[in-house]
Amino acid sequence: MNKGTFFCIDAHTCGNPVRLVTSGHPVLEGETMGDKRLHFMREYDWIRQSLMFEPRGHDMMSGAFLYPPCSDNADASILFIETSGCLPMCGHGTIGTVTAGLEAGLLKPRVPGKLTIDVPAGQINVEYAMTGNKVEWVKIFNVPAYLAHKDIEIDVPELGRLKLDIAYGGNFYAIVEPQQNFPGIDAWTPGDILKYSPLVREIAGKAVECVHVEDPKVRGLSHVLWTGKPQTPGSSAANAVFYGDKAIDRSPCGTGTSSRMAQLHAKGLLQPGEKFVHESIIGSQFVGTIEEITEVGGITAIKPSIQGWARVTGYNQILVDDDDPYVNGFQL
Ligand code: PYC
Repeated sequence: MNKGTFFCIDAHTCGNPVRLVTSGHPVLEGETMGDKRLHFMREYDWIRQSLMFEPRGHDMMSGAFLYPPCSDNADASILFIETSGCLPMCGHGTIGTVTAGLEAGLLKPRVPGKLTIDVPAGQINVEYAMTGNKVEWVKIFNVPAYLAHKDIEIDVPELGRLKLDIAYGGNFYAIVEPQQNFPGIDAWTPGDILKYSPLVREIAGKAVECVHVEDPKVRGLSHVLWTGKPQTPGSSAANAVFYGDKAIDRSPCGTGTSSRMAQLHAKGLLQPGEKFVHESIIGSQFVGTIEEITEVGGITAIKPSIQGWARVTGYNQILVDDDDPYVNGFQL
């Protein structure tokens, strides 16, 4: 039996895939995208698995559904679907979804060049530029980001002692800078990142509690951000973000860049208005800025912006049929 036919616009943001699903939206219960996300995860996770996992997707696949706005002041809502689950916020996913959605006429901004979007992590503002029917760039004004834990020391099998910070920028990130037992991502292979990241996430996630200071539903250390020397001219810093079971973000990672700017600001190393050009594992760049200093739950936080670009790569009609032994996909 055919469980669903999903029309998708496939795109990538600075190298990382974004599959915007344009049909087959389940009706989701709840007033906010946070509640709708929980309903989707309870009842419709098979859609995410079918469209993100092999053989229809792959380890890095990432996607989104556009929904009508939840708030009176918003233009639309986004539900993120990834191999790793349904992220509360995804920066590269937003840039790709906005690009594909605008170019296909699925997003209808009330004010040209600006959008307000409800996401599970809260509400974000977006600015963009178009030439003809092509979106040139998208800038996200993300949810507040803050340093949650500083100078945590953990022992990682085969690697030894590591010092790291944990920051929130839409997801929780363990941020590891070069030190005695970590030479920097420029001296590591992707295999090293895939080997050590799950250990760091598990050990650091047990060492400290990661719960959002204002929204206890947002919890858990999900991402590891490794830093190193940049290779692309103009970059301020380089990073490689690990998430899910096997994914290394090919983009510079929007929520990761937000977290890193919050960490650098808390250490006195980045000030509002300074440009922070963040480079990915493939050398692509986002431009980050601390727009303002704010406060969440009594903690100093930043209001970050991230600017990047996306390109549409194709149109896809995906069949999900019970006849297929891999109807819900698989992961190795
Ligand atoms: O851009 O925020 C991001 C992101 C999270 C995971 C992969 N990309």
